[in-house]
Amino acid sequence: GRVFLNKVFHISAEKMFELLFTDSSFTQRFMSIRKITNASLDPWQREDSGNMKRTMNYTIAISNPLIGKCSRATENQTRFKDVPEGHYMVDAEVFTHDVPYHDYFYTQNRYAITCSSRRKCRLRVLTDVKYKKQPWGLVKSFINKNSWSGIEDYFKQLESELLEEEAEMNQGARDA
Ligand code: YK8
Repeated sequence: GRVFLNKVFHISAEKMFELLFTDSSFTQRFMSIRKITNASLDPWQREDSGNMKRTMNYTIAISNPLIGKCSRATENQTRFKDVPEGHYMVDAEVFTHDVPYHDYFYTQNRYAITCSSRRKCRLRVLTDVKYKKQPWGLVKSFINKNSWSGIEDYFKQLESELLEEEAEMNQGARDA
């Protein structure tokens, strides 16, 4: 896998979880920046294992002219229960439905939020491109190349939007 985001923010771990994994105004704003539309998300639901699950469906805009302007996608998220108090771990599997070769691969993003103090957390995202069936070598390198660049772009922007959110939050705290 690859790590595209690994950074300490002046945001508590609980707040970071809320920003990224609830229907927060941050999520809504970030989706509109990324031109993610038609988003529907199920609430978190507890499984027998004790882990929590939810599913999101949305349409993503694609800038690659070879592919088409958009694709529907499904994201299955699992929040693991066996983590130390104050830490969060979420696995997100992203399946696209309308891009070429979409039945061959999906993306797995593992988000770890660890608290480093009461007001700080580290957010780390580990990404892997997974194969459901083995494509021809050239196709595989094509999929990898397009996936890594799209994912890198996404997490760069997520990082910069989080930094902006952090600045606003801490500004508000100083004014208060
Ligand atoms: C989530 C990984 C691959 C996919 C895309 C596929 C091209 C295939 C080209 C053929 C378009 C929000 C990506 C980037 C779409 C966006 C996905 C996002 C960013 C010719 C081989 C959507 C995180 C995420 C994970 C995977 C990304 C796709 O929260 O290149």
